[in-house]
Amino acid sequence: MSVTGLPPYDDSNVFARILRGEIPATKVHEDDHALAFRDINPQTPVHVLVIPKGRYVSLADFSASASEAEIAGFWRAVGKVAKDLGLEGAGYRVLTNMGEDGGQEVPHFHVHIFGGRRIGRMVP
Ligand code: D5M
Repeated sequence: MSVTGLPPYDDSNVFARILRGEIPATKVHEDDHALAFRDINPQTPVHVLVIPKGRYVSLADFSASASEAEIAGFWRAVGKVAKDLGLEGAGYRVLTNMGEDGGQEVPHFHVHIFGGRRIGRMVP
């Protein structure tokens, strides 16, 4: 088990395959540390996923194991993507699902950016 309680990183996960260019994605941003692309099943008018390029299973894994440069680069990319998509004025939501109880389906750390409409208070 990794630090997250999830299995170790699995290179066959769908986001690893997107990073390797094996399956298509609608990319909105890419830099040394992060890739952002449209969610295949959007829950809001704007629904983008941002992933680090490194092999991290979850937020717990990323925050414990990534370098300072990776962490800074990743979170800068999250803010830049939201800004570039025009979400800053009205606001938006950033969310990560962590592990089984958190509802995480894809075992490569990612954050969701939701925007484009008013989003209600979160009910777990
Ligand atoms: O959510 C995982 C998210 O990943 C979910 O919103 C669908 C999305 N997904 C799954 N496969 C793809 C592909 N191929 N492209 C784009 N988006 C995808 P979580 O529950 O946080 O793990």
